[in-house]
Amino acid sequence: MPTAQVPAGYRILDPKSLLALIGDLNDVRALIAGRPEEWQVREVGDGNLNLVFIVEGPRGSICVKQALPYVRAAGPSWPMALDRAFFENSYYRAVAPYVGELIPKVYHYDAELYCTVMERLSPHIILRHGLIAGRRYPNLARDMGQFVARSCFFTSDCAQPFEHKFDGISLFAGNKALIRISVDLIFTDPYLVSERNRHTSPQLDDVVSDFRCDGPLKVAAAQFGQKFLSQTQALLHGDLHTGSVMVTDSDTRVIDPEFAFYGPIGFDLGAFFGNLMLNWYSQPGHATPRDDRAAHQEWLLEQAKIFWTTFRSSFLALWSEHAQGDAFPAAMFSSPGDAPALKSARSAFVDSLFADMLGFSACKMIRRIVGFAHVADFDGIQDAPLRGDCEAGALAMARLLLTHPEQFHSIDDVLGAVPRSGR
Ligand code: SR1
Ligand code: MG
Repeated sequence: MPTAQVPAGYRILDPKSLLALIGDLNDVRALIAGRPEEWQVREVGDGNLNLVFIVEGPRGSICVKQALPYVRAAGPSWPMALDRAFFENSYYRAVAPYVGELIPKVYHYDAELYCTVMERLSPHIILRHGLIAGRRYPNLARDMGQFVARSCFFTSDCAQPFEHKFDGISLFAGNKALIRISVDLIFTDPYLVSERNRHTSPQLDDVVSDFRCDGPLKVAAAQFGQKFLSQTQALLHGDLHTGSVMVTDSDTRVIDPEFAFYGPIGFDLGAFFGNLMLNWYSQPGHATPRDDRAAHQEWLLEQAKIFWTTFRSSFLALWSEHAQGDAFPAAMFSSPGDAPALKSARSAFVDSLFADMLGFSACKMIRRIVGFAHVADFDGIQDAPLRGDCEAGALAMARLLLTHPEQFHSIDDVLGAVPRSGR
C-alpha cells in the first residue's frame, strides 16, 4: 500500500500536541482562558478528509482543523495532498472582505502542520443534519444565494481587473489533488465500473447499469466535466453541499472550502441546489406516523427557488454598483442609450448560469448515490427498499435534467417536474 510523503515538521495532532500549539497562541489562549492543562479536547470530525478538534476552556472554545496525509474515509491507502489546508485558508482570506459574516473567523494558520485554528461555531449544527431532522431555517436560502453571488461576483471579471483575477487563477490552480478528486468522483466514476463506487443493491442495480450505457447522459455529464475544468469564471468554494454549511435558527456559515478553485459559477450553485434536491428526495425515508414530511418537502422547494432568485437579483445588483472589472468595461457603456442593451446582456449572462446550475446539480446528485462519497440523507435510511426508492427518484430527476435541459427554462419548470402528490 502506498503511504503519503509528509514534509518535515508535519505530524498528526493529538490532544497533547494540540494543546502545546494553542497554548503558544496568545490571542487564542486569551479567548479560551485558563491554563491548557484545564482545557478539554475532543476530535469531532465526521467528514471524508480531515481531523477536526474542539478545544474548550473556562471562558470560550475554538475549532482546529488539520489535513491528514490521506483520505480519512478510505485510510492511508489513499494518500492525499496536505496543501488543501493552505487552499482552504487562502479561500477564506480571499472572500472574507465580501462575505465576512457568512464564514467563520480564522485565528491562525499553521503552514507546517497544515492546520487552521478558527472560530468554533456553537450552537450551530451541520445543515444536512438539520434538514434530515425536518428543521427549517428562515434565513438560509437568502444567505446562501447572497453568499454565492458575493463570493463569485467579486472574484470574477465583472468586478476584478484581469491581472488580479489571473493571479488568483494561478494560485488556486495548485489545488490539483482536490480538483482531481472532483474530476474523478463527480464526472467520471459514476459512469463506469470503479472499485470506489457503491450503490443500494440490488434495488439500483438496473438503473446503475443503464447509466453506464446511456450515451446522451454520459455526454451531458462529460460536457459539464469539461466546463468544470475550462471555465474560470470566479473563485469557487468547490464543495458547497449541505455538509459545508452550519446553521442556527438565524445564522448561516459556510465552512470547508478546501476544494476552492477558479471554475464555473454554476458549480457552486449546483452543489447547493442539488443537495437541497437530494434532501427532498430522501424525505419519505425520514417520515414518521406523525409527520409524512410533505410540508417539509414543500418548504425545501420554496428554499430552492429563493436560493436561485436571491443569487440572480444579488449578482445583478452588485454588477450595477461595482462594475470595476474587464467584463463589459464600464467606460465602454457610459452613454445613457447603452443601458437597455447592457442590462439585457447582463441578464443573459446570469440566466446562462441557471442552466449550468441545473446540469451541475444533476452531476452532484448522481455521484452521491452511485459513487464513492454518499450522503447521510440517504445513508440514514435503514430500510434498503425504501432507500432505493428515494434514490431512484433523485436519479430519475438528475437524468432528466442532464438529458432534457430544454424542458427547464425557469425555476418553476424544475419545481413543477418534481413528483408531488395531490396536484
Ligand atoms: C475523497 S473525498 C470525497 C468527497 O468528500 C468531500 O466532501 C468532497 O465532496 C469529495 O468529493
Ligand atoms: Mg468537506
